Amino acid sequence: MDSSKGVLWGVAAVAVVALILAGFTLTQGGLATPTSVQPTKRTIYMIAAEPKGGTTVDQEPFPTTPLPSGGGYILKAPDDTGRWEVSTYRWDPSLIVVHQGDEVTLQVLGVNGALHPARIEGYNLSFEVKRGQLSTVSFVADKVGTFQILCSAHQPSMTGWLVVLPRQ
Ligand SMILES: [Cu+2]
Repeated sequence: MDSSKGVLWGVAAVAVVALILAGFTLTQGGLATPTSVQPTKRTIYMIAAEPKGGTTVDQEPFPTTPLPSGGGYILKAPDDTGRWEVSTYRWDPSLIVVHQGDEVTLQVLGVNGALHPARIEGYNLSFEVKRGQLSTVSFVADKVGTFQILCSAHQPSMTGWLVVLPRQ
């Protein structure tokens, strides 16, 4: 190999290392940027829902183990035709994750159930969700931690979680 080719290979090697380092730096910066720059406005669309299932006693026997009380679980005994049903009240989504300082708006649609008296513990926020109506809950996520989103009419299953992560 003559000396000019050796220099070219050396330059090429340095360039490759530089590109790898630049790429690594960009990736690290890219991951850190969304949470470190500015508090962000977050709108989260939720529903108050009641997933339901059912069958008939000739297919599956009616369960003999009762479900927890509190209104969140409903087990309907077999009717005249032998059909029985099970359902549960839920927030969907039930896990909300934001960063400290974010301006959060929950838009909660009542799909199932006439009324859901709800609150977010630790944030001193109360609201109601009615079937067919969109309830708006707006707040600044100024407290870091994990907070329950509770419907007092449908426990224990209608419990969601607000997770506020520290901003770095
Ligand atoms: Cu409810």
